[in-house]
Amino acid sequence: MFKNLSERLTGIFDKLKSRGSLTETDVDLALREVRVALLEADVSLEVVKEFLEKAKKKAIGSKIVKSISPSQMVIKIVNDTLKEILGNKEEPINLKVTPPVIILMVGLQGSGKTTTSAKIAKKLKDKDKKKVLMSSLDVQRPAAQEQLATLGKQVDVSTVEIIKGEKPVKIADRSLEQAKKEGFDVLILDTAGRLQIDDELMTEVEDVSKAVNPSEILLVSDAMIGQESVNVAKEFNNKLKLTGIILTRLDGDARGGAALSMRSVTGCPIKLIGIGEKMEAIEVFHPDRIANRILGMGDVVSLVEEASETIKKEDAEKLDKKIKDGQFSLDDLSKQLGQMKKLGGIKGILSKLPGASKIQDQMNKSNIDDKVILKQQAIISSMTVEEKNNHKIIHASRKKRIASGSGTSVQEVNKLLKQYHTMLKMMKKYGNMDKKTLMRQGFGNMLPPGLQ
Ligand SMILES: Nc1nc2c(ncn2[C@@H]2O[C@H](COP(=O)(O)OP(=O)(O)OP(=O)(O)O)[C@@H](O)[C@H]2O)c(=O)[nH]1
Ligand SMILES: [Mg+2]
Repeated sequence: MFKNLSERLTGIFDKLKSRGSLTETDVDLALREVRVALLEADVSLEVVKEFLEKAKKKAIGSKIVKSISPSQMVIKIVNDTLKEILGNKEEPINLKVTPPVIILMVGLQGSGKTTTSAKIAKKLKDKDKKKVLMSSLDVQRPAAQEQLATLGKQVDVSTVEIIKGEKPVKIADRSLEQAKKEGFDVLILDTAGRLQIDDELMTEVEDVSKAVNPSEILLVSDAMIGQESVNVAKEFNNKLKLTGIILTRLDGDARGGAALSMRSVTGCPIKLIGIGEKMEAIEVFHPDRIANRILGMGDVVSLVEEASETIKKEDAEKLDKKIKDGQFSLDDLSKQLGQMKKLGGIKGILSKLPGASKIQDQMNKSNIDDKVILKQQAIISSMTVEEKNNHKIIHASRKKRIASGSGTSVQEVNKLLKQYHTMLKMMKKYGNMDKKTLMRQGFGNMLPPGLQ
């Protein structure tokens, strides 16, 4: 699985590595090759397009960090985009609903529904200590219900008694009744498969779904069938509102395109993967691990992450120095205000400070919100570079211009300048104070009176 794609991508990156520096054209060329590699891996065309758009945006937006090479940066970008396409984070089966949790398994014939039902049951029983009941609604294939019963015995999970001639909706109702009566935490409903999607099959599962209202409708899909599985997923999703996808046979040598396309095309998370015929051969789908497996570049990725961290540290040190030297400009102030916004705004920051509950009370009373920050940033951004670096030149006519440029008033500009001035004075006075306290007191100053 993913072997070819992995090899192709590694090849592309090897070529990049041998270059000293990287131009935009190089990046474009590399991404073009990535495109071919993805298409060859049977990733659907629309997903490839989306992938490239995302990667390009990231490439433009990312600043090249000194200590790493541009090719490493490209690897990191491709890795992050892969992760994003795959869904970023794990999505476990939702067990946080009123029991019994009802899981409906759907999919084409032979995709692995029955086997996966038993695998999930075993996992929920062993790992999550859940009391699980399974029921087969497959009245199409002879001995299908017996197959689930046998698997149930094998993994030591109860199955609902088979009554010959009973229709799927009826079996579902009876199973739910039993699950409730006997205090089961989870009910897994296995359904019949078809060679192709047909109306009869769809109506049957729709009826079951309406009857028992499952909290999970999981599409079991064979990773080996490639592109076609994406269309199947789309159709199932239109009719049934899937809550997740399970990809089976990821232990085979499929090209991997289905795995890469599924999430994007359906918007449904891939929750689990099947990696063999044994009852233990099921895993949570980890987008980052899969991305890593495809690229095989885990080292480079963590290297870039560390380097970016270092840059952040360097920025912080530069700011420290500016404060100590009394060089803290209005531009720096605006940047800090921006950071403040990122950290969750005034309320977010204040809530982390000691004694916050009292302040919060006051804040709620005085109706403060982050508009204060936005206004202050707007005022600063209406200043010229010269003004930002030297506030002393901001006299009456400039103030008027800044006020009208930022949609505020001269009084408000004055207020900001006064606050900034006090902040500067304080920074000079307490230049050697530890930075956190200083910033806290300095910013306290930016808040409206009553909260300082
Ligand atoms: N290698 C491998 N085989 C699997 C995996 N999942 C299921 N299988 C095998 O696929 C075959 C079909 O599995 P079933 O669970 O019967 O499939 P189904 O979807 O219930 O089939 P129908 O009920 O006929 O529609 C079985 O031989 C399973 O052992 C997997 O992840 N890897
Ligand atoms: Mg089956």
